[in-house]
Amino acid sequence: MIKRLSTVAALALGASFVLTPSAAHADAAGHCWTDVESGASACFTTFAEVIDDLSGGALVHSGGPETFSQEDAEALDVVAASVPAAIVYEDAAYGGSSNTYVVAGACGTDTTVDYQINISGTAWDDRISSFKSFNSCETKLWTGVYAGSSVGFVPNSSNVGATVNDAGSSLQWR
Ligand SMILES: [Ca+2]
Repeated sequence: MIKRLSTVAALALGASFVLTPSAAHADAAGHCWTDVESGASACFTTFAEVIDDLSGGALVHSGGPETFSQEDAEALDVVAASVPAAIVYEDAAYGGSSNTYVVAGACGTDTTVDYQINISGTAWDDRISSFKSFNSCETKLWTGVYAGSSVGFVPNSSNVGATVNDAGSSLQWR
């Protein structure tokens, strides 16, 4: 009984750690993924570790997050429970730290918003400078919570522009 309780406590602690990405954690780690619907997140030193984690060890990605392609996304779709809607980057031109936002499935082809996430107060609030979308998704980055100034919906933006740069606080995908 004691052993069982310890195991549960350890799992709860692990879940709490995973679900609460702090700014310091993300800054130190460099490359993260975040599940848009559950809020679960994990961070790593390299982007290769992000893909390793999302694919359950089934895929090896040797390049940085700027090299992740739609073809790579489709390979991940086959083996992963969640699929990437977009990768956001700390710097313009898809540089610096990254966060891969994963969702349940590909985006639809109409203009209905399929997924959205409020990133206010997370490590990625006021930080995004460029993004790439995958799985038929287009990304919109807002300075407020689905309000304010925005860039998108567009598939990719190598530079979100002076108004939205380092000011984005929510994301939508359609
Ligand atoms: Ca930035």
